[in-house]
Amino acid sequence: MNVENRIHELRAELDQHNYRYYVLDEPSVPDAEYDRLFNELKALEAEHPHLVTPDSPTQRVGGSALAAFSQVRHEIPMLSLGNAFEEDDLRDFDRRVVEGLDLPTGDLFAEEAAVDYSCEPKLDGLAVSLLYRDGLLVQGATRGDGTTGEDISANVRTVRNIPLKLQGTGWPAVLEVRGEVYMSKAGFERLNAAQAEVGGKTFANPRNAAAGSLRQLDSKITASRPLEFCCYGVGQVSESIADSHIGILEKLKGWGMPISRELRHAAGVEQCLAYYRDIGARRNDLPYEIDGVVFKVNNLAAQRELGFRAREPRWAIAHKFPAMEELTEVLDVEFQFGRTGAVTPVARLKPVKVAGVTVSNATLHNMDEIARLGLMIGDTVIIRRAGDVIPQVMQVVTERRPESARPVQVPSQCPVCGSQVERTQLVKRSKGKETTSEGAVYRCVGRLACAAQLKQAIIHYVSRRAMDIDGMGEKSVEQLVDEGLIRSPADLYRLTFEQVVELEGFAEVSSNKLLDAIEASKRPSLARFIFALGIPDVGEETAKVLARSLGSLARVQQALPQVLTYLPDIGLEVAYEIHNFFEDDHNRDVIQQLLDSGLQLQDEGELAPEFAASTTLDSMIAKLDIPSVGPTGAQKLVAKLGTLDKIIEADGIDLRQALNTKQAEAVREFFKAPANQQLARAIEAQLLGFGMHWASEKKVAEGLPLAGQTWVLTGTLERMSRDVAKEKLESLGAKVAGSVSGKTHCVVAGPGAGSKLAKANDLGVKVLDEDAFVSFLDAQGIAV
Ligand code: I6G
Repeated sequence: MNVENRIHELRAELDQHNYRYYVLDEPSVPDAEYDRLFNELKALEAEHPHLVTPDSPTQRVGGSALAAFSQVRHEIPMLSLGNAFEEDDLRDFDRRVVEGLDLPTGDLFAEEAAVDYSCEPKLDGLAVSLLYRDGLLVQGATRGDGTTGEDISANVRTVRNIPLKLQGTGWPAVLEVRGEVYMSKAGFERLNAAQAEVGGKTFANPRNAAAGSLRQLDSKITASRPLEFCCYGVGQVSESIADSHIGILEKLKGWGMPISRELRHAAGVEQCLAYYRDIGARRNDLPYEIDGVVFKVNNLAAQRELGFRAREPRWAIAHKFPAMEELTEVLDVEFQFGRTGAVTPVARLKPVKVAGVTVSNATLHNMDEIARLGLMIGDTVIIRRAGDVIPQVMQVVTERRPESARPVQVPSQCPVCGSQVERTQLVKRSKGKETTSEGAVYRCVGRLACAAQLKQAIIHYVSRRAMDIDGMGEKSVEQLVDEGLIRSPADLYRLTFEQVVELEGFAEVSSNKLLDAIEASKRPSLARFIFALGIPDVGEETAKVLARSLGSLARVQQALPQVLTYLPDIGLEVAYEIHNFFEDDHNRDVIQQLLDSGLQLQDEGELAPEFAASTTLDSMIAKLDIPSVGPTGAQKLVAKLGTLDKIIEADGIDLRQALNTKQAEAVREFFKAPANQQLARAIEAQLLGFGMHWASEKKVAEGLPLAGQTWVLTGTLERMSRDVAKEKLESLGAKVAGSVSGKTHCVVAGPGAGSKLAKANDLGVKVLDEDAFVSFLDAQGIAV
């Protein structure tokens, strides 16, 4: 086949895949296959630039930036819709339609008078007009003032689900499509997270994000934003398409235009109201934001008969949902002190109704958020309530800032204990170096000497999922702390009958019951006890992992952060939190007191077999984060030098036999620092001391059951970390790779597996879920 034909074939195939993906929501090929076709087309077009056409699927990347948008006059004005806020507003609208169409009225005629309406969600985006001539997209424009908009042709071409060329046949030579460009909730979250990461502008809501993205003079920026389009009607057309609104939308859908999946008929106003309620109930679950639903008289002849009033059609109405956003004033910013002493600023607001609920507080998260918003006390702000989420301050309306506005200041002392409030320092460990920077969180440094923190710590300690001390409610904890009877969790075990019976709400029987409950709590499982300690970032699940894997409190207390990262789902940040908690003298003291007061952990024992199973020296070297030495470099280093001692002591010549010059230099530089030598030796000693052994010392790859095989791990594994799974596979002789190819023997796919799983299925590679993988390991004599 010649190049030109192949290019046509690829474009047709890609257009078809796009149509199935975006319009029909029935993807026909995995992403990887789409990418392959797309790349083939891109390569052919790069080799033959004269064959590039504006409707090619490759032409969505944006072009050179404009100096300004030019103006576009809408042949048929882009009108706005009237609004209904209450059910009765909609009934009034229906009555006007029925009367305007001269339909019989009254109960007797209810059936005949039931107008056929179309129902669609009203997306919270930007109205745009797309002009197609002979099936090709030639212009995109904003609504503007309804008569004149801006030419955003280059930008709309980058929106993935806007067809550059119409599908099929039968479309009018001139066809103007109208609809909404919007950003999905997920796309908005992703964009804001990415913007925040690079210190760029974040957006207050998906609508602002869509508007800001679409009105970019540089269409390359638009191309990088997750915009989508949904068509709701037509403007100018050179010939009639259908005789009903829904008929038009269905035709458009057939030509490749995305329309709402929620499009429905309603016979009469009561069915419209039922649609409104149904969409309202599902509003939070929809993947995009909507501000209402739109009802239109479906029959076009009836629409013509009804006509327009001022600039609104008499045949359509938007039935709005309560607003998610409102304006209000920040009366004050107060600070709440959490269990770990972290200070959270909370905005006290002039009460305002948002989506039917009165809001008088909004979280401000931390001081960085206040700085990002540029918020001052006295400001007018936009607050937003989405779903069940705590109301958020989205934006400051700076134009409304009063003269009396004052900056937000973190108290320098804790109002409860008078201790200093200090900004946390973030310690980042990378490439063998530690750097500190200021964190976003402020903390009262008083810890258990601070009554507020002590109360929170005890409330957590006695709670049902922690030590489960029945009968000790928040009120009694407060009283015990306020009266100085409890200064640490260990004091709970020293409480006497005389002290308890004095508490409010306690009598003889309840006091005895509480003391019995305290006594009964003295034999917790290791996991409960670890959770009860209230280590920052250690929830119930992490506590269970620590207990199950390490088997004893002593090992948990001693474990080095790098060793902790061998456990499922424990990353370096959490590992440092755990390690730092146990390094702290005060915490050690409280734990000792608890043990001295007779606490006995029930299930201490051996290291879990999964953890004791072979690991490799190279995985340990890789964890040291030596610059430019990743897993492959570490593997080569170990293959050449064999032991940690030899690696530490190796000179440049030895190292260059295993690695390239840059890596060799990095290893030498790293181990020049005695602290790094000590760290590596300490990790090795601890792993071996805990009962692990180096796989490479035990077995050599040849003769192992998976020798010569390449495996890939993808998705989340629940019963072991990926590191552990990798080590188990390596101990059986397999190589574990990061991507799937024709050479892959098997893919282990946990929940959330995406493109790698799709590719494996596509290539016919064997796939095991976690259960099957565990059974397989079991059959190989490897315990999990
Ligand atoms: O702004 C709009 C959103 C949705 C609309 C609209 C719509 O239909 C589902 N329909 C019309 C006719 C207009 N604005 C003017």
